[in-house]
Amino acid sequence: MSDCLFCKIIAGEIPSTKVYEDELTYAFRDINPMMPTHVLVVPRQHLTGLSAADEASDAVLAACLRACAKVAAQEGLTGGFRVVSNCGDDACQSVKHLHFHVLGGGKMTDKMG
Ligand code: DGP
Repeated sequence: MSDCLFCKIIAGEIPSTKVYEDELTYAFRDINPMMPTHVLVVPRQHLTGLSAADEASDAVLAACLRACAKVAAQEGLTGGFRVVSNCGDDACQSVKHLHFHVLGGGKMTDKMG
């Protein structure tokens, strides 16, 4: 997607602070961190969000979640971490490329879910 911000970050056309990458995913620090550690894990393949995923996306989704856990370990989040994927307008998704927020590095005040 030529006009997608995260596709441009993955392609290196927009700079980012890389944290992790593999064949299917790319992870970088959020520009507006909500926690001491705030990393975005995105699939290299453009999917607008979780609602756009189907059976053909299973390998990509699994790779993203595995990447989240690897990022958490790499960042030393031994006390725990949270993974969030905002999907759609009600959830205030601002970038329409599937992404998982990996948050940690401190006690979170609100229990989600
Ligand atoms: P969401 O609201 O769930 O769609 O999260 C999008 C996140 O993307 C938000 O936390 C801020 C982050 N973000 C937006 N633009 C950039 C950027 O240019 N670089 C980086 N590193 N993060 C960005």
